[in-house]
Amino acid sequence: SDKKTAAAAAAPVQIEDDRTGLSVETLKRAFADNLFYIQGKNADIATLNDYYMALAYTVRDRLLQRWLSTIKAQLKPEVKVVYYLSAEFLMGPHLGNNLVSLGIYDQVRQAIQESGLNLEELIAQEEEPGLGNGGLGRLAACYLDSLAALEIPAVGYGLRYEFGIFDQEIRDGWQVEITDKWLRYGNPWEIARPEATVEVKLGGHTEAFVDGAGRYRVRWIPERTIVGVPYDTPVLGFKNNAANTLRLWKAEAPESFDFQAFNLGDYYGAVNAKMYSENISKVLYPNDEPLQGRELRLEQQFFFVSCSLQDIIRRHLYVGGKLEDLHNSAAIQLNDTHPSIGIAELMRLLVDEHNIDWDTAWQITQNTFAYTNHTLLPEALERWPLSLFGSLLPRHLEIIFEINRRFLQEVSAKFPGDTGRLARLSLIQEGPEKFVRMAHLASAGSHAINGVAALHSELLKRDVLRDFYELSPEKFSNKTNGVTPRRWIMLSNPELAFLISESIGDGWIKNLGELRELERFANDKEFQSRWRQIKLNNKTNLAEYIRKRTGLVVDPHSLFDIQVKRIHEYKRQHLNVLYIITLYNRLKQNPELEITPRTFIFGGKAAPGYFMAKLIIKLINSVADVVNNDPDVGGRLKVVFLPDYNVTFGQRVYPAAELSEQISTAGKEASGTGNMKFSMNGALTIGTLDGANVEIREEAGEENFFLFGLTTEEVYALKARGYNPRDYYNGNPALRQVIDQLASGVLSSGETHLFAPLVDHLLNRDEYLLLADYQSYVECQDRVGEAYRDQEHWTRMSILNSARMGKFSSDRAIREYCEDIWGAVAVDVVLEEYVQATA
Ligand code: CR6
Repeated sequence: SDKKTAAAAAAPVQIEDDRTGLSVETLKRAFADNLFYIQGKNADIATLNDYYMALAYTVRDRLLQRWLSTIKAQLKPEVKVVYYLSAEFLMGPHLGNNLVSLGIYDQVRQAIQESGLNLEELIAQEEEPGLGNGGLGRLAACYLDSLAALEIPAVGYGLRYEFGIFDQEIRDGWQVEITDKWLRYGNPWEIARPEATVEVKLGGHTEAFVDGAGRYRVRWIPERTIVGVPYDTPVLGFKNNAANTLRLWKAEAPESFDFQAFNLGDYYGAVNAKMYSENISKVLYPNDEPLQGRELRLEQQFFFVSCSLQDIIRRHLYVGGKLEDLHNSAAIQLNDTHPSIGIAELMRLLVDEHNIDWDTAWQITQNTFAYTNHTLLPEALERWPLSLFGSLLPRHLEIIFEINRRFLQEVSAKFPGDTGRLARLSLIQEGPEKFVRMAHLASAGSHAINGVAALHSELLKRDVLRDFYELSPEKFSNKTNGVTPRRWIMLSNPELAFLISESIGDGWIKNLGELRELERFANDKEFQSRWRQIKLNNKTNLAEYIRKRTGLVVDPHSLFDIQVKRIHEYKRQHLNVLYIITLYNRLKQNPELEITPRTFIFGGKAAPGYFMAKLIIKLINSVADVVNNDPDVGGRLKVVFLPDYNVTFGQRVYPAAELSEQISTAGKEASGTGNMKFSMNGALTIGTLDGANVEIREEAGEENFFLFGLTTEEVYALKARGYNPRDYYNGNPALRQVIDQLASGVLSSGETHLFAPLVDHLLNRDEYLLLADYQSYVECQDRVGEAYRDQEHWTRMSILNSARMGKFSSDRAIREYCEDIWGAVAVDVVLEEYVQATA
């Protein structure tokens, strides 16, 4: 060791060693340094959070070189960049994921252990950035992961909400919403770039004028101006040199403007104006499949889109591009209609601010934008009242009228005299109250339109966007959703990842199709038993977590039957509950009955204003109270509602699941992505032919999938015939008993009125056809219970499910977007030498 010391003295530590070195020794020293110099603490007074922060900065140091090198490699005129515009990015905690991407999980674990701490505990300290509601926001996060993994130049643009999706607590069985203060202790993963601030105008009016060249122009005189400050988060590629950027905008007041122009001497008023401006990025609207549109929401949408487009144009001009060629260096993807105001905003920027003629501007716009639709629910299609829209965005309304005038002219040329079609296609919905139809704006202004699963894309062409399909069939394609195997297998299910890599090598992490090679182990007794043991370990971990969070004790040897997702009537959590009550009734009638012991686990948030969804949460908890405490049940059934379902909790749940509930009414779920995470981790699916379930079943094989329920066609036909839920109620004694129990109060401590709205809805309307699908669901669930008794066969099905889920990697999805829609290709990133600051 004398030699070592001498060697160290001879080669003095360089500054970059402590900031980039990856040996356990260097990591330990950097960690201790950051605790002292960044957190300002030493071991005597450091909290767990201080340790987390010190580690986060240690890891951040180690990704900056990749990030800056990537930016440099991409800042070239010939490079095409994908800009993913999304109101939501549900990233999940960064620390663990970045360790996986950098390939330093093991060294860091050891360094932390040798520092007397536990890595998993530090990872658990991170407040997850909950900047999304559910599938749509999480999809955006998986896509950023895959874009970086594939070295595709990309920027995610969105809003830096100060408060993300609310934290959920359950009190007396009801959901209570708590503000999500995720920024409370600071966010080590973001870097503010105030020098790249942009201005955004709102309100006011427009004026026509003739410019120096004699051209007719319009200028927008806004009522107020706000500024957007970008906050950047590097998004690492998996074990490569690429790190793309997630750029989120924070709204601020341009103080000078307010102080001088409006609030001379009125300090209070000036501060008030500042608060008003900052409101725009204050809070995420907590509606999945948005139900109501408020003015602030439109302000949010326009704000982040305008900031982003100005940023894109600035970058394009900076590398020497011409605006006429924007589509050669930029592919802008609209994640649903939330950013679709971008179509009108790009037209305004090009025509009004950059003096480009209308036809050229429209060409550029159409060639640059593409639109993904994420819903078939008619009530979720965004439309803005014309009055609201015009008062906030007067110039954009004019532009939309002009787009519409020209667009309808084209339609007339193609379908002469078809006035019905004109009305259906118009960007404006006529009537006593007029609306701007955002899906129409997005469709008209994009060169590509896609759905998110094969069935969904077909239904788009047939129903929701039928007229657009007939007008421009070449715009339409399908891009089935995918999820990243890095977060959803490697990080969340490390034991399974280890077994897989040991058996077939680790190529699957970048090329998920290779999982197919697991098929040859499906009948291997030894492999099966290791597979089962890993599942049991994951179930035991989840059971422990359930005990900590709820006090409930569940048996890890029971069948873990899980439904986690937003609470929504179309997702039919209450159909699941009808089966639980049915099983309960059977046991009450015959306590000796042999049944497969099951633990039903639910998780999910309800939109705060969605009464029926909140009542379903109360229902689950009421049924849990009855079932869990009845001695006749003898612990054979357990019902758990786990509060505050989020990405972090998802990482615990998917690896522990044996049965995945995907039971939406056929034709309602656009795709689903949880369904993919479950089966990758070896759960079997009980599901309808809806969304991506169809393709999951196709891949897994129908013998490895529990199918039930009406098909989309049958749903349409039944509704067309006139659906009467009472027919099913009257014709099915077991169903009648369950519904009567809901109405009678036996499940709600005698409160007969509690579930009346639910019963009333089911018996008189039942929009989502629970009663029609009840019998089929019950029979299918009974088959599941039977199948579980043959553990060998079950394990075989489980292995085959994982083995055949390669298609559902987000890498596959991103490759398809790149080839068919974006025309984007990988750019090699060469790591730049660390550059010392020079005077
Ligand atoms: N709620 C769909 O409902 C789909 C995701 C991502 C949704 C869901 O089936 O998997 O998008 N739609 O494509 C919207 O958010 C509008 C969702 O998450």
